[in-house]
Amino acid sequence: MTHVTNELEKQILGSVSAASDEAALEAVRVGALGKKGQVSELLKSLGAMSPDERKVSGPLFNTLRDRVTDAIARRKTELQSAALDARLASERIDVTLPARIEPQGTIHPVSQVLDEVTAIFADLGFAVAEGPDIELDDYNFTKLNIPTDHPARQMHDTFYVAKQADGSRHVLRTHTSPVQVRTMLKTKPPIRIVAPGRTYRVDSDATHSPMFHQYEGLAVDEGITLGHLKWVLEEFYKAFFEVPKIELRARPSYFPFTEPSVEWDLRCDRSVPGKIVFGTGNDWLELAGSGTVHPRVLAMCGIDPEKYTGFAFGGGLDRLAMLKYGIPDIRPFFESDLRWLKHYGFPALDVPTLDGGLSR
Ligand code: FA5
Repeated sequence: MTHVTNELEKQILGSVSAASDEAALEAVRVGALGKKGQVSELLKSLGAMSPDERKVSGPLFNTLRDRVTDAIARRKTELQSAALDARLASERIDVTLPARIEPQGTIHPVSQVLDEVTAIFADLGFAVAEGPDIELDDYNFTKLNIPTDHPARQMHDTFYVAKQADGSRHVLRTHTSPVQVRTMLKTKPPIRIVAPGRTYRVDSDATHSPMFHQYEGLAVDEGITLGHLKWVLEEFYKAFFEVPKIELRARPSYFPFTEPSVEWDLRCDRSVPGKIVFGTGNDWLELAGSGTVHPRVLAMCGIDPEKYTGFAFGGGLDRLAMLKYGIPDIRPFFESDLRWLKHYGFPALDVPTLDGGLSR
């Protein structure tokens, strides 16, 4: 009998080691330990044996069953861990591989131009400042030398927010100039900031949108003049339009918060339809409002106008994007049309820098 069980054990254990996957192993298990399996049949045969025979065969069969069961369990663990190793090897991601070549999204032209503007001003030593979209009437107007009932309030078609319990009023800021106020109230000169951001006016046509973007610049220190402003604007527009030479023309203007006030135009050539060349030609393009910070604004913001002077400037960011990238209409900027975004958008991973290139 020992001979029979030894032979059977050898044969079954051979099949167990030869099973190359869990399905094959299961077939071996059923063949040995299943209802009609070889080992099960042996165990069943004990019932028909005499007590003496059973005493000899019982332990042999039970030992055989235990060995086969153990061998199958061991092989199962081996196969499972081999299968896991194979999966881990095949599903491994090489994190050093370059990112996917075709990113799905694009950077909106306004975001692109905002990054370009801040990169250039950062290089000129200007810090980025921010203010809220919902602004105090006081900062949007009064502290900028536009008191209540001043006719200049009509220059901006303002979105007003409901009056607060204390009677004060908020507005959707009509320009980024209140960031000048916020900056001067909390920092002392020397001040050099650029403040790009969202602005709002009741206005809508091909070049005006109820929500648009402006960039604002402010420098306050001892001895600041309009000469400094002109140099800063020249450097800025040269870098922004990526041309070696530009020509700016100053025109007298009026803003309640600057005195004197100057509007800047850029020489350009628009003789070829649909094309603008900067720096040459006989056309002029309106770019920014500016001026010397009004002494009353300095005083209202806690800065001594006897000691300090400053310049401020501001213009439309969407307008810069339209000019630089040849976008004819402002309205689709905010319509989330994927075809428009694909056409005018910028690659998501190209961050504009002065040395790496602003636009590619
Ligand atoms: C101002 O808003 C002043 N705060 C600029 C300034 C700052 C002057 C600092 C002096 C010192 P103005 O109202 O002209 O100025 O607006 C500036 C620019 O914003 C415009 O030239 C135009 O490019 C842009 N802009 C104004 N309204 C809209 C609009 N509805 N949609 C798109 N762009 C607009």
